[in-house]
Amino acid sequence: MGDKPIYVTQPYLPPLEEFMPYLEQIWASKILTNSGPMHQQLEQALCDYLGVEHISLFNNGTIALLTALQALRITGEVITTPYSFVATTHSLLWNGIKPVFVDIDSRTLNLDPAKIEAAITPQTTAIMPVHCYGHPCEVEAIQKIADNYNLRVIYDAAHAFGVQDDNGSILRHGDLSVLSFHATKVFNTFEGGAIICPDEKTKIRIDQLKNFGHVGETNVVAPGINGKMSEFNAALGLLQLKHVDYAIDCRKEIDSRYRELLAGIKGIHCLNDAGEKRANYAYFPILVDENYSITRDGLYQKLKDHGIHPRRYFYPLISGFSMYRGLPSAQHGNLVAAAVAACQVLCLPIYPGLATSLIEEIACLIKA
Ligand code: T4K
Repeated sequence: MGDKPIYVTQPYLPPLEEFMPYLEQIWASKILTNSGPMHQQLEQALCDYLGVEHISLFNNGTIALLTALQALRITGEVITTPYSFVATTHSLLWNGIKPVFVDIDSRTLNLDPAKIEAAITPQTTAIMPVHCYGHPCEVEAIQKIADNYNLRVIYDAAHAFGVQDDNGSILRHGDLSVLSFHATKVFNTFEGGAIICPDEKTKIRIDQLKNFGHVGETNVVAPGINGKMSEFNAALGLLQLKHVDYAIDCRKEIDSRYRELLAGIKGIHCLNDAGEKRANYAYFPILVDENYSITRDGLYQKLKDHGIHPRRYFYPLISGFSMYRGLPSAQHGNLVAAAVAACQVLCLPIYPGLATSLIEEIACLIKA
């Protein structure tokens, strides 16, 4: 398969010379951070592109999650999924909040709304679902439960850049949505993230919290953090935004090709989309069940032996890590669908520039 390893993803990078004018502007202005001109332009450009009202940029998605919880003053218990990246629940622990795990729906691998109500206690203040792999959660069912029990909803939308349902951006659901612009994401600023919020008042609070709680030169109104995105990262974002439709189109083609090539292989299942009007093809997860000739881990190793590095996102479950496994909701019997998915999933390489010949070779290896 060649000398160079094939990773699960590779960041999309526009031609370097296109970045130079942005750098020249930063060098000329000497404004490097603290909500400078690039930062302000990117916030507006992202609102326009995503079709949302208010966005606050961050230095990464994890600090954005931490701040989202602070912004809404979430305490007590928060219902969430064990089938995610650890940042989702670490943000709860860092805020002194108890995560309560609820199982996923095995068709979508997202939080199963039918199981949420049973996990609500007098301490529950919010639900933190994840649009896993960019596939939308059952947002209406989740909102209904939240309304009935007076709970807030913060979506971990780290994977969901640009995803739309029938009425527009998936990011407008819930009280807040949090994006990641990490290098491995569909839209990247090297490191970065954002909170999408519905009103100006909440944006002002979030903007204060990400800047130490400062208001003006001499006043501090909250114990804030340094969550600011630098001008360099914001400039990268402005450039990436010009190319993101192309990047998503490339991913779409790869997704279709995999589906054609893998169709009919016994024991291999591609995850269906969740009915989104516009998907972003952030990941290409397959599920390897007991009808396949070798185990999921056997296939993982086989591909690695051929220089292909798929990832088992998300194995192990978050609930299996030492800081979570003592929670009553972390018990295996409570999370059966998540446990099955974690043992079956394999995310195959998908990124702009992945050659068709490589996709065919990967499919061939899986078929053989
Ligand atoms: N919520 C959810 C649901 C998330 O998935 C994430 C992050 C967050 C919250 C937190 O957002 P951030 O704070 O990260 O903005 C990666 C990413 O580091 C992480 O951002 C991401 N989720 C998670 C799912 O995946 P690793 O440990 O798998 O990354 P790593 O370094 O192994 O990268 C994967 C492959 O990508 C490498 O094998 C090679 C390639 N790669 C990676 C980097 C960093 C490159 O080609 N270039 C690069 O610069 O966590």
